[in-house]
Amino acid sequence: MISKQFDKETFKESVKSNVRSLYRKTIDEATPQQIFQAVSYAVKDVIIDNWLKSQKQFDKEDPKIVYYLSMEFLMGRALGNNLLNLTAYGEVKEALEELGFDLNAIEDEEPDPALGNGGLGRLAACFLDSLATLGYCAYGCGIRYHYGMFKQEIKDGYQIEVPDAWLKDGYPFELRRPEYAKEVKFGGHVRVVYDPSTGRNEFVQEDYQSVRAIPYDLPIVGYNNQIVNTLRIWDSEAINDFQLDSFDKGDYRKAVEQENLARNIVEVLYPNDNHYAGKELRLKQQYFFISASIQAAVEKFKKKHGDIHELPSKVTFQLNDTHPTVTVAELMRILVDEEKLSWEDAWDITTRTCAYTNHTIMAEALEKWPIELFSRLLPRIYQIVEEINRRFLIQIQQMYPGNQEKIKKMAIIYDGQVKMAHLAIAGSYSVNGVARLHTEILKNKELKDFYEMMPQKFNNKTNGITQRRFLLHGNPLLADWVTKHIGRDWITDLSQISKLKIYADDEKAQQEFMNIKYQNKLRLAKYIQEHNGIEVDPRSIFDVQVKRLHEYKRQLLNILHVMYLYNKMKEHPELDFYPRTFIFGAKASAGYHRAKLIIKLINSVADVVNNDASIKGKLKVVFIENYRVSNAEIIFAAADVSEQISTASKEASGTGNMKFMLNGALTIGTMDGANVEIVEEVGADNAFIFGLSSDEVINFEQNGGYDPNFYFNTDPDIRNVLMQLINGTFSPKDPERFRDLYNSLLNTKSSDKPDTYFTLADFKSYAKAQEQVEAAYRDQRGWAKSAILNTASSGKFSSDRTIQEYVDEIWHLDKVVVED
Ligand code: F58
Repeated sequence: MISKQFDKETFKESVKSNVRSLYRKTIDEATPQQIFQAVSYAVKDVIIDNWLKSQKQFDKEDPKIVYYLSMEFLMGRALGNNLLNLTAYGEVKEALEELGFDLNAIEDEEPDPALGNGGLGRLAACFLDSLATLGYCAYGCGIRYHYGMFKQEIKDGYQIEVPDAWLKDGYPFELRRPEYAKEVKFGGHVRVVYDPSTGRNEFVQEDYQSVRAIPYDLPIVGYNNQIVNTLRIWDSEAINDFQLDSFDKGDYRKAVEQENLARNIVEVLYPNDNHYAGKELRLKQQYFFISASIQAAVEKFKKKHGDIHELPSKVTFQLNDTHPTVTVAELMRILVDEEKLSWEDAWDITTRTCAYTNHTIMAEALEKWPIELFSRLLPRIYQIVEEINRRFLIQIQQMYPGNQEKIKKMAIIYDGQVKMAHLAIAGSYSVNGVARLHTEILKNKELKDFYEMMPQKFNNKTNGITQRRFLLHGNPLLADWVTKHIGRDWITDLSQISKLKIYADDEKAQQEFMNIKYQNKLRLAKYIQEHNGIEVDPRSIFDVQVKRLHEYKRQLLNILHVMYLYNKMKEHPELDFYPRTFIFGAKASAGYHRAKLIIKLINSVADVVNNDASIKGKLKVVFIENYRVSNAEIIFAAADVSEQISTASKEASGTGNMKFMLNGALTIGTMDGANVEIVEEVGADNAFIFGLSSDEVINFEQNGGYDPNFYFNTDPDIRNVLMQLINGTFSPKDPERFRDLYNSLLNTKSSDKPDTYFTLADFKSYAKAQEQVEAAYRDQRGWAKSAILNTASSGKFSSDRTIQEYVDEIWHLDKVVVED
């Protein structure tokens, strides 16, 4: 038995007894969902022992704690992952088989807790896995959205959003902790009262509305180390339950309002990716979970430590993008108003406790709140931000006397708006980007003024992913193969995977590797058949682009290229095309019309291409509905080609690129985000790089000179493909359907700016790189070698490496060992 705490017979009994006590049924009568619940409760039982042990050990050793504050945690399913990290997967699988159940089928009963949009939320989930596995004490703090990321259905080629009621059957891994509830206040006004006994002004918030924040704890199981950390997500409840006598007191209206506030706050996740929605409810969500989390963290600290000045040596608040930036002001409020510290003392503590990660340079993602809204909703917090701003401007003036430009560019409050990134930078001791190129762009362009003023704060932490979910769980065949060749150490030390390099030229290893890829392609083909009703050829090249739908990620470039290939096949049936399956998966934000039109275009091209007998099935296009963590695991394992084709400089890092690489796919991509470091690790010979560099893109942006019409007028292939957007080739009933996409690429009528993603500038070099892909794939041995080298070179991209860098350079946490 590998697992220390696990006993098969006890486990079986526990499942049976759970079915009995939860549902008054025997296991033969229970539904699959009920079996999932019963199994999960049995697993939670095992976890709880370790959870208690870990908390005891933390109590004893009093290590420094990082609070990872994030609006999003895209966890994916917990059951399988928890079993793997408990090293009990095999035994539980056996136990369940003996009871007549298939663990994989039971895993499929779990809803995907989708409390995040995309890369940023999934990064937070990978980080929690690594923190627990490396033995650091960490809390994830977030929101218990009742509805996570919407479910995507495709109807007639269009995206339809369906609510995701992930809590409807109850979620077995969570633990409600009402004893740690906190009150969070909104609105009203601040009365200033002078206290002669202390000589200080006191700030009293009055006439406010408040909600009760109730924490739900989810266990984060470390790999084979008995450590269990906590993801704490906050739900909201009304403070005063509906009271009849409210009529008499005259505060009936307030009672109803407070109840509505509580009900609305955690209802739904905003489904935006790299786009800021300046909605009042969003700011309420931000302050809600931050106030509750910071109150709880300070309270926990004070239970153990007498002197609040020691906070920075015991706690770091890591801000996952600007969304949790009210932390800076909330901590100041607690230190000044409640702990009665001087402003200077409080500011010193705050700026040694907060640290900020930037995830984007896209202007439309920068959070700015109108003063009117911010001060109305958070009157005391606004006063504090004003004072932070006043002092920050003095500092700027001291450094750059008389320089009004600097004030204009760097002020926290300017032009009627509160700029959250500026507050985050001023209030943090560390500002990091998420890939080397991204951090350089922050330092030299986007945040140049801040970098010049405080260079010591800036640093890079290239993103990573957890190999435990994206190889060990998602690709068991390859995981076993890796273990057979180099042992199990890669599971907790991915740098070991470089030991596979010696097999890159080995014919037997190559065959085995390609055979595993083939098995995984069969698995995906089956999924596609079941979910899309499309038959794909597992011997064709699986060319995959899965990520959120956004113009800068350029799914449009990919599908335009498919159209170009299709035209070529029709024109030259005599040419020898290697069969290819282009696979897409992407959710578009509900209000992002152009992104939704791109989904429709992909599906329209798919309809035509997949049903054209004349091309003999050599080209297939598949749009996988409802791309999410659970099907991502199957998709990465089956990919031959990884599409990472964003406009250079726009993708801060990307993390899907790393998941593909780990699973042995070759990248076709631009020199953007972490692609740069991927190519550096694997070598340019084992990837297909094309397109404008980030310097060239930035030059176009600053100096102009991009003329899409040049490409349209001089390149007949491009012209042909573009004309097909408006001549009904893919929309015979409505030839005008894709006019907006045509305009967006060519700068005519509806858009007055040339395409800011420079799609046509990169089209030809992309097509050329795709020709190289095809040629390379024909050489099966050469391809196998490159694929093995991709897996073998992915060591750097483990989130364990990323987290160790955060620990060494930003957080300075202490490692904890849980003894038996
Ligand atoms: C992503 N950002 C970056 N934002 O685009 C990606 O390059 C990076 O790898 C990843 O973060 C992790 O660092 C991202 O996912 C969001 O989804 C935000 C959600 C809330 C609204 C604004 C965008």
